[in-house]
Amino acid sequence: MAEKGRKGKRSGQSNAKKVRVDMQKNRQARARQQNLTRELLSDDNNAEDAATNERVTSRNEMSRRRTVVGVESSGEQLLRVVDEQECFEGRVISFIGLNCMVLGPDGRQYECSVRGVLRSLTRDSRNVVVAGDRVLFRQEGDAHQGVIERVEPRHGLLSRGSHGREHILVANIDQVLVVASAADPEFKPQLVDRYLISAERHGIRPLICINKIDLINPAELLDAVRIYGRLGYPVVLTSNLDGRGTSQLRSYLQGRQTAVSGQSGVGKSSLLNAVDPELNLQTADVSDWTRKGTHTTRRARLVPLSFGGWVVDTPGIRQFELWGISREEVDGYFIEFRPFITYCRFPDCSHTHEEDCGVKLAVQQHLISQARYQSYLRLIEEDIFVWKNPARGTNQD
Ligand SMILES: Nc1nc2c(ncn2[C@@H]2O[C@H](COP(=O)(O)OP(=O)(O)OP(=O)(O)O)[C@@H](O)[C@H]2O)c(=O)[nH]1
Ligand SMILES: [Mg+2]
Ligand SMILES: [Zn+2]
Repeated sequence: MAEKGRKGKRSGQSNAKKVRVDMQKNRQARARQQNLTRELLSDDNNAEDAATNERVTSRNEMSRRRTVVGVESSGEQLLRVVDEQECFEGRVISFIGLNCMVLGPDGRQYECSVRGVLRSLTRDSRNVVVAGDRVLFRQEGDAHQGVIERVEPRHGLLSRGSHGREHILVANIDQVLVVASAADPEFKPQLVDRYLISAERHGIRPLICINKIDLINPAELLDAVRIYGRLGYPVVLTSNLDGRGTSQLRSYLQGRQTAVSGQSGVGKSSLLNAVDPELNLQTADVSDWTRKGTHTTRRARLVPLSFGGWVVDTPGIRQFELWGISREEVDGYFIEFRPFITYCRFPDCSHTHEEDCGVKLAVQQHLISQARYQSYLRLIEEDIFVWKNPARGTNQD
């Protein structure tokens, strides 16, 4: 790679300190053994799970403590201090087995392993490196291979709970396009609401797309469009069959960093292909969306748009379990509830059975929509076990 691609030294190194972290042997060696064939066998979730499982085996003999010299902290993340003169800046595009593809400053892609110590520095090894991460990597061996030495602090996340832990789907985005379909599979406003809550929590802008409007009379969606529109969330109705909504969607994506997420089969990849035919993403065959348990898109993938901006096409999800939000604070993420919460008699009002509840009164007076209130109630009811016992997840992917 050209010399000019290397990073210059930075002043932050003076904050370097030592930390003691758990360390397991052989992880790096295993990660390095992975190769491209692994790509065909696993999606990114499975790959990340595999990494975790390997780590857990025979923990007693394998684990030991190790002092890592030169660590600085940035918010919740611990950053490893590396010799930046030796490294290149890159952006993680996707995973291939346990390794990942990194876009280098020269525009070429590098297959990189992850320096073992980085796993020790993150609280959850599932999220060591995720699509969209900005990293420093060292070129090694073959011209197109490298090792990720450091993950830069993340800004703008999409994350959810999965198997009782946080699963970061994408990092460094400024908006999430929540894709639902009008039918096949049926429109699920509760799922959209969960995305909205998560986006509010992480400070990223949510956009809502309801696809496959060719399958219904679009008038059926007027209520939903009105509700979300009033809250200030842009809603685009699209059909990949007749092109409705495509140019509007394009204008929302242009120049932005967007994660595209939603249930499997709603048409996420098809939409992106319609917006930018150069992407040529893999999509399910027509009327093949009902295949249970299979995702056409198998792992998150960051791709540049030919008209400017980046999108991350992600595998479909079945459920979206909230993460890092307590039961007591979830009402504040239904943004239209906020002005009315102050009128509740009890400061810890759950807006369910209590008397003199400002939120319930606002629902009666049609200041808060029934649909959104029902969505809130379902969330409180369904996730009650998770709220009480965050160590125990209920989700299957
Ligand atoms: N009727 C109709 N079908 C569509 C539309 N968009 C996509 N489809 C079909 O929906 C199916 C799923 O499309 P994909 O783009 O693969 O869906 P996805 O959301 O990317 O699915 P995963 O990658 O599994 O998460 C395919 O059979 C598409 O042909 C649309 O606007 N109208
Ligand atoms: Mg897809
Ligand atoms: Zn209340």
